[in-house]
This record gives sequence, structure tokens and C-alpha cells, in this order.
Amino acid sequence: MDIPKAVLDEGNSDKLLGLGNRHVLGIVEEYANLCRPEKISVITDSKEDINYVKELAIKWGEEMPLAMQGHTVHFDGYHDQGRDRENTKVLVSDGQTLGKAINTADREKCLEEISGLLRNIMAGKEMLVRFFCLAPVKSRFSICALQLTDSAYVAHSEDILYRAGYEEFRRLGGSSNFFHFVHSSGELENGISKNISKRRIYMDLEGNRVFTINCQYAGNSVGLKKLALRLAIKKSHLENWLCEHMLIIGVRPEGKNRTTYFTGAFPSACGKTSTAMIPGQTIVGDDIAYLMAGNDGRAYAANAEQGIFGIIEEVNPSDDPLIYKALTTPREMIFSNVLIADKNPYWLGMGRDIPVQGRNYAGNWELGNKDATGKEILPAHRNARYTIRLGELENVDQNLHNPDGVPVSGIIYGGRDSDTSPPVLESFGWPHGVFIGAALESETTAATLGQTGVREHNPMANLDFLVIPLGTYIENHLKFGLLLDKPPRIFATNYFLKENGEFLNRRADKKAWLAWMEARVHNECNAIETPIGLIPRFEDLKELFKMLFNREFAEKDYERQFSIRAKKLLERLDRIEGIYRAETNVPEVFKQHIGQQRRRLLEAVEKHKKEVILPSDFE
Ligand code: SPV
Ligand code: MN
Repeated sequence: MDIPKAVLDEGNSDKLLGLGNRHVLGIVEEYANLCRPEKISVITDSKEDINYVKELAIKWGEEMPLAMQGHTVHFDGYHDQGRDRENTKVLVSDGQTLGKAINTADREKCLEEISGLLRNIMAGKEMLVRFFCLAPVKSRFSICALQLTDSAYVAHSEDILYRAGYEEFRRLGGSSNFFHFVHSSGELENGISKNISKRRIYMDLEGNRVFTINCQYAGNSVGLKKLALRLAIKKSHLENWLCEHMLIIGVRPEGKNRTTYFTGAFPSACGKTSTAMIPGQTIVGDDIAYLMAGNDGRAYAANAEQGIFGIIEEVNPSDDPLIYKALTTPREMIFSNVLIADKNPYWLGMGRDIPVQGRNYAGNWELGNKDATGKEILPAHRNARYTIRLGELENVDQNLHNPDGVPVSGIIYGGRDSDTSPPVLESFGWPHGVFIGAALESETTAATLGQTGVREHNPMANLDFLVIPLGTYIENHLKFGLLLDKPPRIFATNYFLKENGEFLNRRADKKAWLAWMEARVHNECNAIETPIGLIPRFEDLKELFKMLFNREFAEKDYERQFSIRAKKLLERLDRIEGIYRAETNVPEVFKQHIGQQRRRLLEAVEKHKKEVILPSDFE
């Protein structure tokens, strides 16, 4: 390799050579010579190497130890607190377009630009070379991923969130069939990326690689998370499987000895992790699922990850007891962008008083501090997070690392929608379910930079990560259903329905919706057919609420929650139709579903002579 010995010593060089993969060598050599780190450390799966990364994160000040054993805190810059949509681009050649929904840029120009920006970017720094495996090792789901980074926080986060992959790379037998990620935090000022105007996140599908520079927030920097999700969406498209922004859970109904697996797509910060962590269930994953058809005609899902990078806001002993317990006991864990006082972490909605001063994502903080624009700085960021291994949780599912994945019986699509959809709904079948997922709308949250609370279309909660045209993505879902003899039932949930500014449901209610969906999968209860799908009967929910919460579920609450808001639903159909009209390759079947849904809603309005129709009107 053409890398000076002073940069890559013999021990590290041997680790690279030991892989027997010239493509890996070529990549390391290319970026060593472009980014010019002072030193390169190659990290294998050994305890020693992994510890080295952990210690570096502290040594470099990217993480600070907290009072509790194993806990550390990391801060991202004030303007680097969420995913940066604007500077995240898919590189395309020859004027190719991917439709209106996807941010693209010219490949050749961007590669030239990124080469310029990468030149010497690691001068005086150390480059870490890491190997991981997305999804369980030694399985048909496995994807090898190579990470180059000058951030020990990124490398350490990946260690918690992903499966070790040095051995998996060896099994590649020299093949180039892997993803690679090049990250640099760029120039640092007080440990924070300084050149945020030069933040770039470029997805190069042709090269199976992503470049990300001048950023630290994990959603932008950690290659294996949302950057790999985009590359995997392309791969899944070529290989006839689905790569989704989905949780995977084992639902265990009370009094019945069975586990029914569900996957669920929710936009960021819309209840995905808390759904995955509902007590009484088991968790396989909370963010990224690979779905493949099995030989038995069922869909199987595997978690690309083995950890959680979860939102910490509102994690408290009553709403999220399992996570709260995990976050307040000793174990290896990284807090990010919380408030630190006396070496203890504090966050919004933790169910305790928060100190009036400490250190947070804005630096030294005191209550009442304002930022440069005059906006009050909250003690902890609303997108503050924790990074933890799933294996640390008492509710981890025994099949987390099963190379076959888990059989999926139900799929849930859930948006943040204050005025349109009922709390839970079942589709009429796979194609109608695909339509429901494709029509998902949600209000923006702190997980992405920019304004919050803006309603936007977010098909399958996956729009931010699409790298194939929306029409093609929808078609892939329809086709996937055809590979299955027993496709999962598809459901929609909405935890965020409001009336007069108040939520109509308690946070805990989602457990009842899950129980209902699980019972439907086993044909244990009937449902009411409405123009938009099947909704629960009052008697069934009443019984479930009694059993699960020992609470009376009032009929008037049922009516407020489950009435069909025809006018709002028709308005949404118009919005959705407009969006898909501007896209290419939208399957005919999908367009027909829009037409059918509209017709059914208009007929119901006509028949019942009202725009908000009671569930009992459909019985
Ligand atoms: C999300 O925003 O959907 C997350 C966190 O899961 S991030 O890593 O930022 O994508
Ligand atoms: Mn996510």
C-alpha cells in the first residue's frame, strides 16, 4: 500500500492485509492520501481495539464521562442538532432525475467538490477504519460496511449500534460487495465542527458509498445509520426486498402464549421507539428493518442495527418505564445534547426537576439564556438522544440476531396527524395497505433541522431516505406483496389526534391499539367496515381498555376518536393525488385506490348527510 509507515504502522497494516480484500485496501489508500491523517488505526472486532476507540472518544473530548459507570455525554454543535435535509443529496449522472421528492445533484460536479473539501481534512488527526455488518451476521440479510472517520464518537456509537464486521469482511472473500462511508467532522472549534456552511452529505449510489463532512450529529455522521439506509434502499430495489424505516416488535397478548411480530413505520419523533418499548412486548428493532420473502410465503424482517439511538425527551418512569430504567442504571451508553449538571444528565419531560444551570448543547447554560436570534435556549435539546445496545434491555427479543429474521404478521404505518385519521385502522388488504402507507402525512419534528409542526407527505415514513423514484418505491411494495402467499396485514395508527388543542388519547392507549391489531391478525375479533378501512368495534375496545388498564373506555370517547372525518380525509386525498400526479412511474393500481377511496367517502357523505360520520352509522 502506498501509505507512509509513519501514518499506517505495520500492526495496523497487517490488520488490513489480513482481510484479503484489495477493494478495502484501495479505499483506505485513496482516502489516506486525500484526507492526509497523521495516523491511521485499523479496528478489528477484538476487545482491545474496541476499547481503544472508547478511550479515544474521552481522550479527544468528544465524550465526557458522567457520574454513573459507563455513561458518557456527547455534544453536537448548536446548528447540528438534527438531520440536515438541505445538504443531503443523492448524486446522479447525465441529468437523471428521481422525481420531485428527492434532493439530487450532479455526480461529477459533487465528486469533484467533495474531493476538494476532503483534501487534507484530517491533517493532524487520526483516521479510524472500522468494519461492521448491517443485519445479523452470516445471513442473507447481512451487508458489510466499511467506515472511515476521524471521530471517535462516530466510531464508538457504531460499536454500540451495529454488529462487529471484521470477521464478516473476511468472509467476503475479496469481493467488492460492501458499502463504504467516509466521514470527517472537519475543523473543530471547542470540539465542535466549525465549517457548518460546508456541511455536505453526498450519497453516491454508483460507488456504494457516502461522503459526510463538517458534521457530528449522528443522523448526519454515522455511516451505518441513515446513510446506509439510503444505499440499502437502492440495493433492496435491485434485489426485490424492502428496506424500511421501521421498528420490529414481538407482541405478546395477555393470557395467550404466543408472540406475533409486527413492523411499524413512523416518521422520526412520532412514537416509534416508545411503541417498540411498550411493556409486555419484546423488541427486535426500533428504526431500520430489512424485509425479505421467505420460502414459506411469509415476510421475514431483520433489524439492520443492534442498538437504539433514541429520543430522550419525555422518557420518564410512567410513560417509558423500560427505557427510563435502562438510562438510569450503569452500562455503556452515550447521552447526547442533554443538560449536564454535577456529572448527571437531565432532559425535558424526565419527570424530575431540571437544574437551572449546567452544560448543554449551547455551552455553559443558565435558565433564561437566549441564542443569537433571541430564542430561549431549552435546557436540553428536543432531539437530545441516548445510544444504547438492545442487548442491554430486559425486553430484548430472543431473535434479535436470528439469521432468518422474524416472521411478520402485521405492518403499521403511523403519522403525527392532529385532525384526520382515527387512532387505529386496518386496510382491506395488501394493495390498499400500500396505498395507506404511501398516503401517510405527518407534522415535522425536531429530528430534522428547520420548522416543526408543518404537515408534510411522508410515504411509509421513509421519504427522507428514498433514493429511487417514489412511484418505483410504491411499485416495489405492491410487487413484494405478490411474492407472499400470506402477506402481513397492514394497519395505520395515529397517536396524535386532537380536539380543541387537546390530545384525544393518552400515551398508554397505543398498547390497546396493538392488542387489537394482534387480535385481528388471529381473526379473534370483528371490525367495522368504513370507506377508509376497518375500525375496531366499541365493545372490543371497551374490553381491552378494561383488561389492559382497568379503565372504562367511554362510548363518547370512542365516537370522538373513531368517527370518520370525511371532509378532512377528502382534503388529504386531494393533496396526495396532487403529489403523485407530479411523480413518474406511479402504478395504475395505486391511482385506482385514490379514486376508490374518494368514491367511498363521497357516497358515505351523501348517504349519511354529514361530513363527520359516526362508527355506528357503518355497522
Ligand atoms: C431519525 O431521525 O429518524 C432517527 C435518528 O432515527 S437519525 O439518526 O437522526 O436519523
Ligand atoms: Mn429513524
